[in-house]
Amino acid sequence: MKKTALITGATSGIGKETAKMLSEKGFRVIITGRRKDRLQELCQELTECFSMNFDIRDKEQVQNAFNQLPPEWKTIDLLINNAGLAAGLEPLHENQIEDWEQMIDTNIKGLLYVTKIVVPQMIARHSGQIINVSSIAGKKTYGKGAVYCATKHAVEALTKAMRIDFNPYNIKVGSVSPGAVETEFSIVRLKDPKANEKVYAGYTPLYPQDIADAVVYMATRPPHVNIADILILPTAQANATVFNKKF
Ligand code: NDP
Ligand code: 8X3
Repeated sequence: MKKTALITGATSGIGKETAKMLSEKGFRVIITGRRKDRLQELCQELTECFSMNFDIRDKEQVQNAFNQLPPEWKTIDLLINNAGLAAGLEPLHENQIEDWEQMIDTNIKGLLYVTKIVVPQMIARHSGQIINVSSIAGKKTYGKGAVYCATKHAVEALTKAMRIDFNPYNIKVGSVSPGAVETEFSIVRLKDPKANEKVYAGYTPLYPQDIADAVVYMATRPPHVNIADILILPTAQANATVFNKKF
């Protein structure tokens, strides 16, 4: 019997690559995001795929989308809470409040909305796995990133707390915590389509495949093994702020 994985934020970057790699490994995949055209395009590439189009910040949209899941897609074995973003890179007192709200509503509240809907059927079956995409920013703080770091620290706390709450139900909970990965992340954060040319200049960053590879590893361990966290950095990155850049 094939397992079903739900990946939030699969229109781009880490989520998209994770959906592809899980599909190649034999998972049925449910992919989500706001950009419907991208979801449809990706689903056509994958063997068994269903797409759900919603803004994860809107709990009614999220609930409605799940209400419309066909019965054959309702049993979800693996939840990858990946949808997220950083908005802005300024000291706290210069941040836009709208950017704070977008990060908190997406990275924390959106993750919670989806988890609350998906987990009951895992609890009923005493089986399932949740992998939260955290960040080095969930382990260390850096200047100009206070609220993004706070949201990823929240993802770390939620991962640990979920592991306790879901422990009686045989549900694995873990996180993957990347350093710098070249995706649309910096384009979104800096609101600059050319951001990647600057942010990833002078060193080799991680690529979405590197993170997808770790997620697949976590998802394919034997039943008695739960990988609780994987911190992955580019070789050129020592911590949240130290990079070996060759200019
Ligand atoms: P991308 O910008 O490439 O992808 C982000 C994904 O999140 C998109 O599919 C986007 O879909 C989805 N998303 C964002 N906001 C919403 C929303 N309101 N509703 C639904 N979906 C949403 O970035 P990454 O792949 O890099 O980011 C994936 C995760 O990895 C994030 O949680 C990020 O914080 C984390 N991360 C990234 C790192 C990096 O350096 N790139 C490092 C560490 C962690 P759409 O816009 O279509 O809705
Ligand atoms: C994304 C990586 O270092 O920009 O989570 O916070 S970082």
